[in-house]
Amino acid sequence: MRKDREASQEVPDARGLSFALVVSRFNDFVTDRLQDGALGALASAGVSTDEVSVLSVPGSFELPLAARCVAETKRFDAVICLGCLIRGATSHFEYIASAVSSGIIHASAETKVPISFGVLTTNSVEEALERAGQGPSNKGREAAIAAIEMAILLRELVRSRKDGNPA
Ligand code: DLZ
Repeated sequence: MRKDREASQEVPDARGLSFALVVSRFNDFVTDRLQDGALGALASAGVSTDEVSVLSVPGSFELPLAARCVAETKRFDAVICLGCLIRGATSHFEYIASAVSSGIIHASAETKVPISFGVLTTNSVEEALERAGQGPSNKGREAAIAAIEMAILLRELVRSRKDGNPA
């Protein structure tokens, strides 16, 4: 029987790490819920509220630039991008979705700061709300957990390099 990856997703211990959330205001009736999911995951991971900053941008299209600028400050161990693109309501849906996803991965690769992709791309409002509900399937929560995992991984790589371990 296939184990439900989402339901089994445990929150790693992220005490001592700091995170920035960059959240789109477009479709805020959804992105507010993604933000709640992400903040809940960070709290469960033991991250202090002093170590979390939330920045707001007009729409998902603005996420990559804001995330890159935040990452360049080097004040955060990871950045979490949250947005919601709804195909039915967005005539240039494909264009924005592709610009946002490639903008985020390039910002992350070029700054070497993990930036997670918590941007919903759905066919309808109903689908978006389903992915932003309370509980383990909230995609904001999933994006926060991915950011935590990557921040821990990079911290370990830096430590192992300092210890002379090539891994
Ligand atoms: C303009 C627009 C449209 C039509 N739809 C969405 C959407 O579904 N989700 C979203 O996050 N943003 C949308 N936007 C706004 C763009 O992301 C962007 O903010 C504007 O084009 C200004 O650059």
